[in-house]
Parts: sequence; structure tokens; C-alpha cells
Amino acid sequence: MKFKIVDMTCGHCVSKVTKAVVAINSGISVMVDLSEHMLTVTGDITADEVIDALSDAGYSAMEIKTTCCAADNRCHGG
Ligand SMILES: [Cu+2]
Repeated sequence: MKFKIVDMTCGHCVSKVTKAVVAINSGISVMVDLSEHMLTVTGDITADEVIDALSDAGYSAMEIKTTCCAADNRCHGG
């Protein structure tokens, strides 16, 4: 799943966001693209769980639907 986190702006944010998600389930893997403000989460977790955890950490996350090829879709590398 991919999320856009507009208010994730520096390395400190990245570590807070990563910790918040991993705290839900340590088995999931988290990838962050800071320049795009994007969070990629892989594992046994729902979008709502991610959004709730991030909101508790002070960030507003928006799920990016990955249907090919919506206007906001980056599947072809932009
Ligand atoms: Cu920051």
C-alpha cells in the first residue's frame, strides 16, 4: 500500500512515521520516499491501521489507490 504524507518533511519525520507503523506490527516492511512524501507499507496490515497510527503520531496520511493507471499513479515511473 502507498500513502502520501504531505507533512513528512525531514529525516526526523521519517523516523517517527516508520516507528509508528512498525509499532503496529513488527513484521511489516516500510519504505519512505522523502522527496515525494510517499510511504510504502508491505505486510499484514490494513490501510486504516496505518492511517490511524500515523494520525496518532501527528501526521495525516492519504492512501494512494494503486489501480493502473489513474491520474496520480506512478506505476510507470513518472
Ligand atoms: Cu520532520
